[in-house]
Amino acid sequence: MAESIHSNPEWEMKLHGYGYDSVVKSYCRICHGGCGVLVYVKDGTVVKIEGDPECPTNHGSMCPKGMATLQLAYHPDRVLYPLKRAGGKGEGKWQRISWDEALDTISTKFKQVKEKCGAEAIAVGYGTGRDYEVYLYRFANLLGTPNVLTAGHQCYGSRIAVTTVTCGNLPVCDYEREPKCVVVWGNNVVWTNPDEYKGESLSRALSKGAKLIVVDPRLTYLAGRADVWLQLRPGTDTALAFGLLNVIINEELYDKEFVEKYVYGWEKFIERVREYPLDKVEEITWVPVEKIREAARLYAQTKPACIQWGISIEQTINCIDNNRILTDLMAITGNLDVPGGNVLFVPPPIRVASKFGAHRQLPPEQRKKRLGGETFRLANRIAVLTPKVVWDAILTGKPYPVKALLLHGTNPVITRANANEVYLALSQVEFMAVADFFLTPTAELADIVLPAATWLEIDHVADCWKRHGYVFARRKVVQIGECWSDHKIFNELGKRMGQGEYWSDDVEGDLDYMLEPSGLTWKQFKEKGYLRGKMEYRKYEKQGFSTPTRKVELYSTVLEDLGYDPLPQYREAPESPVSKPEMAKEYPYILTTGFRSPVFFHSEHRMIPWLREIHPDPIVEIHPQVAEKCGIKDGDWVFIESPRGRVKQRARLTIGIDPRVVAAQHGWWFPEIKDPGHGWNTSNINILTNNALEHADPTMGSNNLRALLCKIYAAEESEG
Ligand SMILES: Nc1nc2c(c(=O)[nH]1)N[C@H]1C(S)=C(S)[C@@H](COP(=O)(O)OP(=O)(O)OC[C@H]3O[C@@H](n4cnc5c(=O)[nH]c(N)nc54)[C@H](O)[C@@H]3O)O[C@H]1N2
Ligand SMILES: Nc1nc2c(c(=O)[nH]1)N[C@H]1C(S)=C(S)[C@@H](COP(=O)(O)OP(=O)(O)OC[C@H]3O[C@@H](n4cnc5c(=O)[nH]c(N)nc54)[C@H](O)[C@@H]3O)O[C@H]1N2
Ligand code: SF4
Ligand SMILES: [Mo]
Repeated sequence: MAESIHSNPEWEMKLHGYGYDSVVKSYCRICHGGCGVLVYVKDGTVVKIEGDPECPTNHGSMCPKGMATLQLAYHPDRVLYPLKRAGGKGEGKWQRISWDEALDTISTKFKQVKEKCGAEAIAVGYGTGRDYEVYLYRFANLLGTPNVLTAGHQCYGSRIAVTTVTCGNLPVCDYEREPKCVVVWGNNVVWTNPDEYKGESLSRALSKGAKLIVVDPRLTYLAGRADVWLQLRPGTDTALAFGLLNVIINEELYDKEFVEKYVYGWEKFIERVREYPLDKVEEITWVPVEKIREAARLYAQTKPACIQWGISIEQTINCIDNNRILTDLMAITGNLDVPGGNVLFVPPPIRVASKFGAHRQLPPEQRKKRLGGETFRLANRIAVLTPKVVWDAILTGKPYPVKALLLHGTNPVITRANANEVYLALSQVEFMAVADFFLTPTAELADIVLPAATWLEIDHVADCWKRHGYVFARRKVVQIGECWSDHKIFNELGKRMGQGEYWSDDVEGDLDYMLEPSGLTWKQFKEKGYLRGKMEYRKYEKQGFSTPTRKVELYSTVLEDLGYDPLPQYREAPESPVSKPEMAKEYPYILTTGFRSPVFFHSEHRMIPWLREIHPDPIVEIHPQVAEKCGIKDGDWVFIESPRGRVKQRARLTIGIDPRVVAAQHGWWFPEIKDPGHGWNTSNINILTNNALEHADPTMGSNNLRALLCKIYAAEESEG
């Protein structure tokens, strides 16, 4: 357990004044993490959590989800012991077992499957990035399976994969050096604090007078505050970026010296940009030419400027091209790796994914077997696959069967496209083990459920902010039930699978190994609290960019070698009024799914009273004109329907959305429904999304979640 910091007189006061026993400095990880916190303990129980004013990334601020950790950790429905299925699959009958029995059952099954069908018949999975994936990849590689299920095909993985081939690393906003203009592109960072960002940093930049451009089909808080708001048609971001590039190139607003010295493929790139003149861009995107000009001039002429990009650009068929065209914008305006621009931070010297995860341990003949690897070749390069290939392998046995799943921290029944297919596949897979906090609709289909520890219950080198150069010491404060960290689960299961030589005797040994290059042990590191890599700007002046040509590749030699278009291009969404005019007669609205709620994380937290009280029901945003036409009032339950099915959400009428667009939330199930399905298909928007491989981004297999077609209509009173 971590020791208290109450030797500090100021804390002494706080502790004794309020009757706490100790207070521990740690780092929250309800979302992707990164907020420094103070955890107050009384009689062995956490009784209060507050932001740590000394933390350099959040300066004491916290979001509602982090503050509600108490209600999550001590929730009466939390899984506190290993469970095994005691009835039929999905019947909701469970029996408590010991950790030994749980891990022996899983390892025995995995050995049988590996022996009979090969390690590739076992898929290991997680969901959004949670910084335990280093252990998961290590376990999977040593097991010999190339099939690791993640959300990376459509979240963040694409960003890493394509920025690496374009400019060597992921360029992130350098808020510390005060950008004078910020472009928030398909991102609601003040609500979502995703990956290496906290909305707080953007808010600070704006308070200091930075100009703001927002690209979003919805009138978010940031769009309302913007100097220029580009309200585009969902799914048309690449075309809009081509519009901005046109203005910047035609009006010679680009950084000529940078372009001359540091970009590759300029002439061919310009030719491609010219294929998208402004009037064509307006027609595709619905954004008026004048607005495009205004935004392009503001961005290119205000230095330094950075682009804060979000998930929406990745969850479309244009996933890769969106990511690289924004990188191209940063590069040609001279905003790459300069103070206050988009920079390539230097991580501290520790062993993370590629070293600790032991990528190289996966034998080449196994790597070749990665499902879908030959189709989604960029994803394959970073060991990511698109989930449908796993569901297909389970359901059809092709190209080879997947017989067993181990899922840590993911709820694919709710969070993956084509939920009906996901549900079927998980119901039919021969064996499944799930590590989670709760019996989610996914966990309910498992054979074994493992009780996972929350961030309050683990010691960990939290690398959630590594692309900002930070790693943090997350410290174990309490033990709850028999919950184990994911790390410990992989360590113990790995040993049972014959991987003993790669895992330390205990978790602390693994942390020491991870930290070794920094010269610190875990014990020393946790006293220090965090480490930061040494930042250097304009590294390219000395060493070029880390790409095959050492330049920013506007023309990508890597994508060309992989057999893709080396230049960005705009593709129309597979389902849109343009690509499917006939279908649009029956399904007239463009549906964008998954805009976040500030109080939930994906499918999580619906059981947390403080949070559910703020946001009791799923919400679909529609324009009042549409509502009137459909006889819908604000707050009514409505059906949203696509050719894949229909679900029910509550209408929120808003003029902040185009009448041709409907925006629905994802992540909904109802823990209060005690049936083991927990209403997984009532309001789950992924019943409507399509995971057909031909609708996915051809490089990453990203599913198109942000630009579909739908119809909406009032739900019957009795059905509400
Ligand atoms: N509270 C909370 N925080 C979260 C999460 C959560 O579920 N809840 N999820 C986490 C995860 S894994 C992720 S990936 C991040 C995502 O973080 P964000 O990128 O901020 O996520 P969203 O709110 O889904 O989308 C951002 C904006 O994109 C807009 N948008 C929709 N369609 C389009 C489009 O076609 N083009 C453009 N330009 N914009 C569009 C939406 O209106 C929305 O305002 O958040 C992380 N943080
Ligand atoms: N339609 C639509 N679907 C989407 C999106 C969208 O915008 N639209 N967004 C997508 C995106 S960007 C992402 S990243 C995915 C996210 O997909 P998931 O990662 O599957 O989403 P979560 O609901 O966060 O599921 C995480 C589960 O892990 C549990 N959990 C949390 N922390 C831990 C932990 O430390 N250990 C263990 N073992 N369990 C833990 C939680 O209780 C929860 O059940 O969803 C995607 N789904
Ligand atoms: S933003 Fe994330 S890390 Fe920060 S308090 Fe909220 S949930 Fe915790
Ligand atoms: Mo995500």
